[in-house]
Amino acid sequence: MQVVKYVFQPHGDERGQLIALEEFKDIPFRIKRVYYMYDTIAGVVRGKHAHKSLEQILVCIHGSCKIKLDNGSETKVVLLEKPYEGVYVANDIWREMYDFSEDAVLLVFASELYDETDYIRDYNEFLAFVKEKTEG
Ligand code: T46
Repeated sequence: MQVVKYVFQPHGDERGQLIALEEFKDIPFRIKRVYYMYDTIAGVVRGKHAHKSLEQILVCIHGSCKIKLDNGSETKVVLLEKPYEGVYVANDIWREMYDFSEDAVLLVFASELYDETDYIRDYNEFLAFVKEKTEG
């Protein structure tokens, strides 16, 4: 599985840093929703689902956390710890977010509005979804 990481260009000057992200330019899809999580309790694992169609880019803009990506046959772990780094998460990837530092703020750019029916929350259902996609 290829992990697609983004390194965003900071506009730094003597005052500090600024990162600007535009749809189709820095983010490879139309941004329909932005959300973020913070004050995550130590030891918590978030996510544990895939999506039918949602694409996302995750950026840990403060602190750090790990993202486990699972395509049904392989898993990879990405450490997000820089405000200028992001990771692309396709719909058909089972994701888990964990090891949040106390100060972590995980920002997410999403290609679709919130839709509970887009979630695949059962792991066996996810495996069947991936199989169906690859085998047609
Ligand atoms: C994902 C990972 C990376 C909303 O009302 N609107 C929203 O846009 C979102 C994302 C959530 N919610 C509500 C639904 C739940 O009652 O917020 C609550 C927590 O959501 P959830 O348990 O889905 O959060 P995570 O951290 O497990 O997953 C989230 C996204 O839902 C998901 O799409 O890929 O972050």
